[in-house]
Amino acid sequence: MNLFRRAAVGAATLAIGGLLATAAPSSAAPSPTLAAPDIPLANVKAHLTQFQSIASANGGNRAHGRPGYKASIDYVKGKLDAAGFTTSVQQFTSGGATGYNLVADWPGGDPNKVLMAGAHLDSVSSGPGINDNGSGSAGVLETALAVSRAQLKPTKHLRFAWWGAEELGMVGSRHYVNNLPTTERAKVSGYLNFDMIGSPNAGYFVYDDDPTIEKTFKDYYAGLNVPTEIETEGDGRSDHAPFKNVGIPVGGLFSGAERAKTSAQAQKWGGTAGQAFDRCYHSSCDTTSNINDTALDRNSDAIAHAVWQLGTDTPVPPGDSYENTTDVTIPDNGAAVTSTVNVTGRTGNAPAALKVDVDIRHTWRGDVVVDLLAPDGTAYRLKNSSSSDSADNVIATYTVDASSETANGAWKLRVQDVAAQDTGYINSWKLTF
Ligand code: DTR
Ligand code: CA
Ligand code: ZN
Ligand code: ZN
Repeated sequence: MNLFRRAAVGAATLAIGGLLATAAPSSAAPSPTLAAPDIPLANVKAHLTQFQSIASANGGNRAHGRPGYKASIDYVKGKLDAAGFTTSVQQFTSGGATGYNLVADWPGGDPNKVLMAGAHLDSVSSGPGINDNGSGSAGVLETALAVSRAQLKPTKHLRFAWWGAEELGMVGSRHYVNNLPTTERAKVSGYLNFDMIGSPNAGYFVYDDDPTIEKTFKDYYAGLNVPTEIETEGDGRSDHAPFKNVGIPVGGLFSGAERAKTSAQAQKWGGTAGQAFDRCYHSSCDTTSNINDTALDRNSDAIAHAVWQLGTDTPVPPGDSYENTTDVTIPDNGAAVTSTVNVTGRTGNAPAALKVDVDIRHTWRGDVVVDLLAPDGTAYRLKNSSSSDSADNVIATYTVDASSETANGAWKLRVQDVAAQDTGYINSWKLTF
């Protein structure tokens, strides 16, 4: 008997952080995870035009301590106040000048689960800073305005932020995190950072700090057939760093700065090999003409996708899921291990779309082979090994046609590391009928 069936593996979708859905706040049932709306590029560019005008009217820049920065804060705040956000301006001092963070809360959602998205609003003093970082500021602003237009009711509480004095060393975001009480920090389920998302010779880089957030962005770009790379130069170089330093999951997008695009990157992304992703980085030519519309549009849409997806936990109907959260070490290049969930109290067979949420922490996940074993021993392949998949962790949701299997019984997740070096463990897995 063919004990080995290829699972009808649906596209791996996201287990949002491996978190079980919490009870919806009594005030309002959460809207289901809806697809985010398209973020109109024209709207994002209109904000850039405003930032350009502000710089032109204020000495050519929007730098910390200069009038152009406060004018930028006032512009963004005005848009958010008109859209129904609860805004606050946090002051701090740096280099003898007053700096400002703008924080905008979208009313509603679980106050104990806060999803944040942010961008630094300041430029360097040498130019208007339209790509660095008007682009991130405008993409986050337009996403917030889209939340308002949709009157979104996410499970989580949404908070957006525009930071001051990033160019002086993430001063504004560090001030915010350092002054956030520990109890408030614990409520922040994730911080998404967007610093330079419209570089003229664009690359598509995804932060690889938190696997769940990373997967959210990578899934989005996979849906566009746009290859992405892990962002490798940014550790500590933007406003996600203060959040990461206190243990808050972070992620984000980046289109490149002073480094030159390689020919391999030009092959997959277009643009010019041997040329910097942004030749006007920190220069006076970082104006509205220093923007790649396609990159700005795609990245703005990706921000909205992440806010919509990570902002709403998909409720799992109680009683339909069976989970094992006991860690099981996977021997390096060794024998397979299993983790069992005992399904009882059900009638008939398993469904044609049996949901398998997997959370395996393992460096170089290409080493790992994953199967679902039905109670009668039939194996369904969920994930093959790969000599090229060097990314970490398997946090994914698979769909298996298990309609020929009885529902009740001992279901097992079988995991084997089939290549030397790199190790890991089964963190948890869950069956949902
Ligand atoms: N530090 C940012 C630019 C920057 C350079 N590398 C990265 C990587 C990830 C985010 C941002 C950056 C600035 O000049 O504002
Ligand atoms: Ca768009
Ligand atoms: Zn900069
Ligand atoms: Zn920047």
